[in-house]
Amino acid sequence: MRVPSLAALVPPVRLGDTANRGESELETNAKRRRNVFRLRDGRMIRFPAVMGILNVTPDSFSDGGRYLDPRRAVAHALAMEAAGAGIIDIGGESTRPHGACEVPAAVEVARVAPVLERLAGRLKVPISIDTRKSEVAKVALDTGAAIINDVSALTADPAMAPLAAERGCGVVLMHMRGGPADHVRFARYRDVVGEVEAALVARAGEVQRSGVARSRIILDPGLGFAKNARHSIALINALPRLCALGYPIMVGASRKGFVRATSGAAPEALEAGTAAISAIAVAAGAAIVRVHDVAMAVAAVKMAAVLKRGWDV
Ligand code: PMM
Repeated sequence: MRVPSLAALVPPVRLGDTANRGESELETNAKRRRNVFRLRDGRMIRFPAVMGILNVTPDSFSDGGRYLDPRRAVAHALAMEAAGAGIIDIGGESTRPHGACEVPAAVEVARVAPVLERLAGRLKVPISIDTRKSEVAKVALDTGAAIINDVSALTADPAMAPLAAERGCGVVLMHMRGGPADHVRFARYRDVVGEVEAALVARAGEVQRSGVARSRIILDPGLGFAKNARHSIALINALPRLCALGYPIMVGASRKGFVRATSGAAPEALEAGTAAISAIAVAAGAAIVRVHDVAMAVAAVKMAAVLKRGWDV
């Protein structure tokens, strides 16, 4: 039997005009939740999508050092695309919760630029650049990246939001408190879901006031970033509520501490735990899952999409 592609499992959604029809905000937001994300260059990302992680760093927590050689990095990006990734996320700075060292923009550029240059014209799926620095984002956008994935939600560098507005690129706004080096200290909430939701909505509003179109924004609750295991699990359970905001929601659970603590640290246990979250996240309405093992996530996401939609519909 032929295995269907991820895109084939997602029925098209017809979008009507939602303005002035006396609908509730929830109804309007539900219609805004398109199953495609249009990029400025005309390409489309079909949701649910798997984002494959390519860390060009010496010190990322799970794959640090493996893809510092640009040839290995390019081969891995192409392999992730072949395995069904809908986006490749390239990063040149580690955000590991303990011991991440911030690197100057020039170092980050020196890591990612050779990979981006070699991938230009070879990769069909869009590239996102995982950075908090406008200097790095600019180089990446100039070399063909279509999305800025910023764990600081474009707050770390004041030039980031204007750059995103000017280029019309997609942006991932991730929730975090503190910075990559010290966010662990800020994992304190009265109501983690309410506070993360409010912060994401506020930030999405600010970014739009800087000129970024609403349709270019993806939100991410930032699992593991200023979140302990309890917080991350609460946010996964709250995905239907976050998805109801009307923005595509991205979930990054891959191999993180709370998965390790739940499913076990052995590689296959970690991958199975990650795949379980990918399936649950998509079943709950998430648009993108960010993972290291693309083939596993694609299988899990396909399963979730079929269960959600039904076999014959
Ligand atoms: N996690 C990491 C890095 N970048 N970006 C987004 N939007 N969401 C995440 O959860 C996220 C991220 C850390 O994981 P890695 O070191 O394995 O890339």
